[in-house]
Amino acid sequence: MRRQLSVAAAQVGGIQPGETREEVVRRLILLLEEAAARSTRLVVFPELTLTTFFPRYWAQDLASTDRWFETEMPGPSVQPLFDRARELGVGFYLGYAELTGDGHRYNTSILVDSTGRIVGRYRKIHLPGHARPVGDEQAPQHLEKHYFEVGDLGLGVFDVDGVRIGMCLCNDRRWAEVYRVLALQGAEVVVLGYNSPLGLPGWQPEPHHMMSAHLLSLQAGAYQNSLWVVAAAKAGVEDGAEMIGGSALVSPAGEVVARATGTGDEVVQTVADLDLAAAYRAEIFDFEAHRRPDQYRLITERTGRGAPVPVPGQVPEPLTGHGPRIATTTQETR
Ligand code: CDT
Repeated sequence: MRRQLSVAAAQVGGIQPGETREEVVRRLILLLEEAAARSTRLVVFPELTLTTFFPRYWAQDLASTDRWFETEMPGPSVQPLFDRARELGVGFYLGYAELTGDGHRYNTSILVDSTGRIVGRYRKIHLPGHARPVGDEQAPQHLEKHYFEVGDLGLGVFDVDGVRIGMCLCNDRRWAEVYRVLALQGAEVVVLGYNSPLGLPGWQPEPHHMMSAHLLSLQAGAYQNSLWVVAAAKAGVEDGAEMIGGSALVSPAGEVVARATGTGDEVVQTVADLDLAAAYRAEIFDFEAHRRPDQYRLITERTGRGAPVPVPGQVPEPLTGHGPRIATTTQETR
């Protein structure tokens, strides 16, 4: 009998700044119930699920932004989500803004098992955007570096109802190292929530933001690490800012097996065959047989792009322009 996990991404349409936690939680419970009606055992909600994506607002004084943060989990307004999930016997992943008792602020996610117990916590490591406003400070921004500290819990893998689940959040999904670190701990499924704006006035983070890059990131992560990826978007328009949506479930073959069709509240579900990964792990991505960590030292020693490392026995050729000569060939073939 093959090991399977019925899993869903619960995409959440725009949450406006005036929406209360209670209103949002009611929407989440509807999504949870729909997922449970389809026999789902694990539901993945987005990043910062409980509020609008508030890092778009500049506020010099962080203490004035406490209303966006949770000081306990679950607090009274989120408790009904935990209660309903336990009644339905469904586990879930939830992203939210965390304000700790000693005043630290993190972009956090948790994993809750089918008995309502929090079994894992993650604090976002790759915080994109800026610490100060760019251009007109009244215009929508991306200020995660202002609002949050870099997570201090590492990239963990947790047992949720017998399945090894790794967590990350939004921008983390674009970094190959994230999936690999989770895969090295035996993750069978990587779950993540995200808020990806299509672009902001005066700041375009990618020339062609960004559905293809989003899906490519999930697919590469899944394939190269022989695991399932479940990604849940905050989608649609939030306070005038458009989010890409595109919640998706990706198999260890790197294929998108299910994807959101709209930009509102939507359950995207599949039955993930956890044994599918075994074929990949046994051959092409047999880590024990093929990985060469001694050759990857730069990955942990160096953060930014730098000079080539001398190759033993070879005289380095002088570089032309800003890169190796092969760059010229690449340009000519474009
Ligand atoms: N929330 C988050 O991490 N979003 C980033 C946006 C980067 S560019 C606006 C993302 O990688 O999708």
